[in-house]
Amino acid sequence: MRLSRYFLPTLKETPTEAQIVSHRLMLRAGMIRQHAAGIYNWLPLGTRVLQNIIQVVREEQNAAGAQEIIMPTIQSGDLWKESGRYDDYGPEMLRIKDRHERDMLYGPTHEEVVTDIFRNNIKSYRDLPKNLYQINWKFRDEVRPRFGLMRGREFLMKDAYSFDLDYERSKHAYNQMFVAYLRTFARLGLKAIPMKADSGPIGGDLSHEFIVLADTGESAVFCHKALLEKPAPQNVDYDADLQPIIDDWTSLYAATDDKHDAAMAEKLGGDLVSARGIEVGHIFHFGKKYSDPMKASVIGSDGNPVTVMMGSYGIGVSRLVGAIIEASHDEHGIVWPDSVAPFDVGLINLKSGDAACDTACKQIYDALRVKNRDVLYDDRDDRAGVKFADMDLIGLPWQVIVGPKGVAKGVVELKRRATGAKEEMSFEAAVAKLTVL
Ligand code: 5CA
Repeated sequence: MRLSRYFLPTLKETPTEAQIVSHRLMLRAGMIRQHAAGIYNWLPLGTRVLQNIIQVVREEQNAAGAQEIIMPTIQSGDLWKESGRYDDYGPEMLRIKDRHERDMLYGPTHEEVVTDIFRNNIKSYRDLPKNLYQINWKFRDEVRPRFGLMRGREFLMKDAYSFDLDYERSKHAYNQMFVAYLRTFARLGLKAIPMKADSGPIGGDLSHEFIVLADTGESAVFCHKALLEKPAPQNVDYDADLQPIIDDWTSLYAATDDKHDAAMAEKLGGDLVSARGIEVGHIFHFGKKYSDPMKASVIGSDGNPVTVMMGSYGIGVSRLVGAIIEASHDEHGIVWPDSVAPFDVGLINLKSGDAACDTACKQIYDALRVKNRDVLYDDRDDRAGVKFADMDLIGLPWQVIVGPKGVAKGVVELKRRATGAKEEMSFEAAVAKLTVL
């Protein structure tokens, strides 16, 4: 993509309305623009990052055996009256009346809709287990939407829902999602720590939040420092017993503020990390909370109906964009992890219009494109300083810097955004290095 044609409205000034660094950088890097309080437009650069995160989330959900569906954003209120949540949910639910005066709502979550799909279509114990997920927009009319995408009113969530015959099997479904979450956040370049949680309006008796440590996090958190070093599980067989992995992760101390145990903190001494955190995922096991009132059952092996056991599993996909920036930036801008970067390489032409520089850039651009690298080519007729600043701001992992002096010698500069390390090399060597990433 040529930057001269790309819609990338970067800002030099720091927007005053943004209180935290991720919100400021997303506005400055031309990723998002506010439409109304807590509601955002996603511009091309932001959209690319969001799509990359979606892809990682999707791959890990599929690997864990979940199946993707799409449910409506506008729901019928009738299902919520059946589950009992229509009155309970409160003013966070955006209620709408259609032209026939029917109660509708913009979904804040989808337990009712998915339970309705299940009960209408799945009849036998032989069809279990099932785990259905979607990646879709939610609306919660938060009193104080703030921090950009962190606490929006409209936000993108991955929400999965599991259905099983008994507690043991539904605990296995919960464990599958637990492990998938560890893997997902690690692939996104994040250290997310599972912490025992309350289940709030979703309900249930077993629940974990996944929390990324960042100074701007909304909640205070405490954990054993060994959790920060723990690598995510590799080569997982999701059919095998996953309980040992869960036990391994939950045996080390980790707690949100409300559950923090002072005596425990004392015992851990220097091993205790106290920090602030951002909740990027939340999983719930709630048994029959919805399947009971909504009569979601299957015929068991003995011919009698069995009410199914359920869990639900959320990831804040749009919030993750902010959380990744909070965890990975410097004074010059964003530093994208390779897995979510909007482009792999930024190609900077220091003298657009100069025949030798233009030819060298075109050659490098084409060579990288052939190798399937996404390249953003800064071909603008602008000062070098502006180009360097913009490229650092938008945080692509690699920069190839092409200037007249280097081109005369047949070399370019390759810069790693994360470290700032620069290396001079031939065009071919630069292309080769960027191809084997
Ligand atoms: N139905 C369950 C799980 S599918 C559920 O709704 N869980 S939740 O309420 O915990 O939300 C799941 C995730 O969505 C949270 O962990 C958080 O990362 C994200 N999230 C929740 N509210 C917001 C919000 N207002 N803005 C951005 N992300 C949010």
